[in-house]
Amino acid sequence: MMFCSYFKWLTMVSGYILFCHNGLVFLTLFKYIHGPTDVFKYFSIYTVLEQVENLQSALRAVINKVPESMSKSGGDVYTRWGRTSCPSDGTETVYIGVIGGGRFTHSGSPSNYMCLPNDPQWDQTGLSASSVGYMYGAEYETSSSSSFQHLQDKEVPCAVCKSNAGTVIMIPARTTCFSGWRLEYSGYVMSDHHSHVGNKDAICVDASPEVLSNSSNGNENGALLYFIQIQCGALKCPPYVDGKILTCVVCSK
Ligand SMILES: [Ca+2]
Ligand SMILES: [Ca+2]
Repeated sequence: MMFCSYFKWLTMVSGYILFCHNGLVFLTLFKYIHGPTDVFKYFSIYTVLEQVENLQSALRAVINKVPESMSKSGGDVYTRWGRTSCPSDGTETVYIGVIGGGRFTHSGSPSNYMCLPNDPQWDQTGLSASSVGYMYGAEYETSSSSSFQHLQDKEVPCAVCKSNAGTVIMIPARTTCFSGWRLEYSGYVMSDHHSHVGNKDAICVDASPEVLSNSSNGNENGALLYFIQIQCGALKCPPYVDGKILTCVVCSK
């Protein structure tokens, strides 16, 4: 056999590809084992291709055996604010918890609401600090509303949900999703009061809000949740309407 050229690469396995004069290609694997002992192995390219096909078939067989639930590794995660469960259709519950955030009077507080799990865990190293921010529970502040006075000062649950859909979006000022999108839930945009220094991100609280099972009727006033009202001006009316409570939907696709 006469070789006219060769290519060498160096990886975990060193090797050579050797090219024949008669057009046949041979692959030589050079495997270094046990000190100075070199082991050479020769395959024709046809043998290599056959082995690749066999591997592809074996891989397809393995993939076909993967349970459907495991193959659905994609999807997106969102928080269903104000509820103790995720929508039953096409979602799974990651965890349920309570809404927390910075106090409404603290300008340096966390500016986002967080879904704090019901089974918290703590640092085991003895970590402590004295110059800190603070995390409070959240209360509905809905006494001035026409429909939700019964929620006033009650504490607020949340559920973190995994949707099978690849993308989840919250759209303000909508009660339905746009064409081609599936409704996860609808609700009302809520955030802090316009006069409070501890302003927050806006969140979409479910249209059928729940309260914590151990909720206090007391006015603890930590993180607060108010409805948001449309103000015409730079925001054009129509299509917007002055004084309307801002709605929202969470949609997936
Ligand atoms: Ca309370
Ligand atoms: Ca309160």
